[in-house]
Amino acid sequence: MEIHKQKICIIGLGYIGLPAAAIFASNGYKVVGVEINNKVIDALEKGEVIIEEPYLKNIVQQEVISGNLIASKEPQEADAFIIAVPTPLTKDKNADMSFVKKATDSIVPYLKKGNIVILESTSPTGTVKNLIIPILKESGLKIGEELYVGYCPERVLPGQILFELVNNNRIIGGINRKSAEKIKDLYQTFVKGEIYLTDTTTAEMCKITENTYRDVNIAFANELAKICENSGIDIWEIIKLCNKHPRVNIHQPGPGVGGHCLAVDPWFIVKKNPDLARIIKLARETNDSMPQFIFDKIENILKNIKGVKKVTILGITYKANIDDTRESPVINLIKLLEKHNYKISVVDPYVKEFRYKVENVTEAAKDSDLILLTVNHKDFKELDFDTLAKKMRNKVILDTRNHFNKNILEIKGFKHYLLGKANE
Ligand code: SAJ
Repeated sequence: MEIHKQKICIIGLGYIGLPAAAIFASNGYKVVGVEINNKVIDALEKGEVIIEEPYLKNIVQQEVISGNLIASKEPQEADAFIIAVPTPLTKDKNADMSFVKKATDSIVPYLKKGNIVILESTSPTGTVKNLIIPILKESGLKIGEELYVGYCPERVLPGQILFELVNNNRIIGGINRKSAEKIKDLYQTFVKGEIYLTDTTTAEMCKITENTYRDVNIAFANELAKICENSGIDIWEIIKLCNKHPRVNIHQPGPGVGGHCLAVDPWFIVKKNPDLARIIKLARETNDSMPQFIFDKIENILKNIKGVKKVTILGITYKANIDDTRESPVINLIKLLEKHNYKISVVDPYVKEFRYKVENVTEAAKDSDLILLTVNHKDFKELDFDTLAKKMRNKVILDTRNHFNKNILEIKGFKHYLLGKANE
């Protein structure tokens, strides 16, 4: 059966569901995006999007006008259903699967023989087998024969989602071979990377392993940064030189790990394997310790200043050049500064509203004792250091990402501190 030009119902129009919906629509499918948030639906009906992601708005607009992409509050009958809802952490760091469960429940009344159901949400191992399949069985359809089911994790990097959706390799885990192949047919219409087939549990583990790999590597870089500070060595020089080795690729230290993936997914492994997942847990804790480490460094740098100290923070998103502040470690750092009565101003051209936000760096830095670079937004690469020098109370910069040019700062008379290098 030709699957192209068929109808797909995507449950959840967030950072993953919406770009996927747009790509499927632009490849000739009829796509119904199901969303509970009215703001998303209202925006989509006008061809607008509420998240900032390069090219997303254009393609959504185009597909809404063409009629290939529509928003709905309820699922509809379709050929394929894709579940792309959040799987956040509960307070005790377990996976909150309530959105996946609800989404699966919601499609059951619409399922027909020959349909495909795909989970895209990052989930603990066993989710398809133990959570989704029992619900889908309520449809009365024979799983793997009349209803094809699988897991197809997204692997896209925020900031380059549209490019990576098309070009990345993908893994598809099917509940049986037939399901995996059916799902492959669907994705193959736009994926230019390789598509590898496996079972659902392996695919689930692959997804969380990929993000855990990165989290552990960043923790290694952060631990090295602490060691270097303590030993009077410059971590950035170490990383630059070590990475000349053909089999070494040290990641970048920074104020911690944010976002909805790396700071979350490793817990899915830790909670299922509390006695075995020791490095993984320690890596999470190491990355979570970075705001405190940077706060202590600030305290040390400003220890001789009397009275209320003012810090200007450049960047509050969880990483550079995007508008997403979810799980941003900078927010935790701000909480520490607030607790210790610092005066704070914040500049972030990507974020519309935030307490302490000042539009312009030179205004924000007025009377500051320290500029703290937390996010390496491209907009911060070249600042008007002459004006900054005049506005600040103390000409001090702490760069947690090695973003600024050290020589320029020295010429302009700034005292320049780096994360991963001892204070002099
Ligand atoms: N970070 C560092 N040092 C580094 C790299 C990153 O401190 O060397 C920090 C960033 O500042 C940020 C956090 O880590 O706070 C995460 O940023 P990221 O760019 O590494 O990753 P995400 O969370 O935006 O996207 C990840 C990607 N996973 C991998 O690279 C293995 C992406 O491919 C996944 O699709 C995404 O998670 C997801 O949705 O799971």
